[in-house]
Amino acid sequence: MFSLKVVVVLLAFVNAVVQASNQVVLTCESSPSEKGEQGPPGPPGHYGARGQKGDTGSTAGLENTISALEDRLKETEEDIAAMAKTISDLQKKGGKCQCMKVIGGKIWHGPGNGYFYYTVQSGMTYDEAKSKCSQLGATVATQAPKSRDVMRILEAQMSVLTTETYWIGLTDKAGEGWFVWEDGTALQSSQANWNPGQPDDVNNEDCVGGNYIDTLQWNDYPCSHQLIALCERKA
Ligand SMILES: [Ca+2]
Ligand SMILES: [Ca+2]
Repeated sequence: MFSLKVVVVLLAFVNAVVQASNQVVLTCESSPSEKGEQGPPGPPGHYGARGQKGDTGSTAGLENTISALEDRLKETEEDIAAMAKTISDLQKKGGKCQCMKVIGGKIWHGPGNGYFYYTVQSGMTYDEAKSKCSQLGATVATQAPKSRDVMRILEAQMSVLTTETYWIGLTDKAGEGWFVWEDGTALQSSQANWNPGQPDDVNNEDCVGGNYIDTLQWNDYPCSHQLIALCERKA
């Protein structure tokens, strides 16, 4: 058994230890050491886990799009082939394209077929058109209208051919339904560019106009009708 004296000594010792401990703590808080410089950033963390796979989409729409694109590509290839053939043919016929030429102070357009074109832009009968073109050393156009490809080039050069109706050098004056060009050659079926339903010879229509109702196609008109003139002459 501990005596009371021993207990008192022990309590005094414990109290001294606690007080010493408090003094140490107080000493640390009253004079904290200064912080060091911040260290460099740590290395980047690992990539996160791969996400879940998405739902499978429908491929029908994509296949339709691819099919449509293939169709358009095919059409474009065909157009390019046709244009290349036209250019090749024109080069064989007319040599290097000379697209514009000033003749008699007027600008004439050359689609590359060896002829030049000019429009007299006032309303006139077919015979008046022949006369007007003749005054310009030309005839009413016959060579270009024989070819849709050449006319496409000429229409790009002369926008009036897409907005006005103009006489071309083609009539069936010699015999109803027998159309002959001003150069004396007969109209070939491969050259014909009639608007559907034409020629209909309504009221004795024997002369031909291009770009009927803005279709770029032909209609037979009475020769007394008033159209502008598309004149054609050699270079
Ligand atoms: Ca007729
Ligand atoms: Ca007609």
